Amino acid sequence: MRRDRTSALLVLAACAALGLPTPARAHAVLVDSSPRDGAVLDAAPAEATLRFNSRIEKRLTRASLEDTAGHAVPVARIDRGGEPPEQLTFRLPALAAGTYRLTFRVLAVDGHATPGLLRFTVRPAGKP
Ligand SMILES: [Cu+2]
Repeated sequence: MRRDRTSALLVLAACAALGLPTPARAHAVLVDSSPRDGAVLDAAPAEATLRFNSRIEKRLTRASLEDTAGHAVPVARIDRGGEPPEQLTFRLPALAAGTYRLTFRVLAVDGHATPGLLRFTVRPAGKP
């Protein structure tokens, strides 16, 4: 985990040092998600979907979910087949009311890592 983060930073540092322009075609940038970052939901989502601007190495994706207290909540990537190569879907367990943080790190096909964070809140039932 720590080694992955270090190598991602090294790649970014190497790019910066070489003054390479950002290869927008290959670099993975989050363009849409469900839930959206900052969403406040009436019902707990059963899945989380991330969509990027370019295809990603799905098997090398890392993601973790934390509840309000910072406890890890298990998430599993699912692929029903036929999912676009730039999209990732995670199955979520039954979530209680609270605020959640989905932290992810994806690898674009150009080898560059993109870290990201998505926050969403599940409202207590019956409270507007
Ligand atoms: Cu890149």
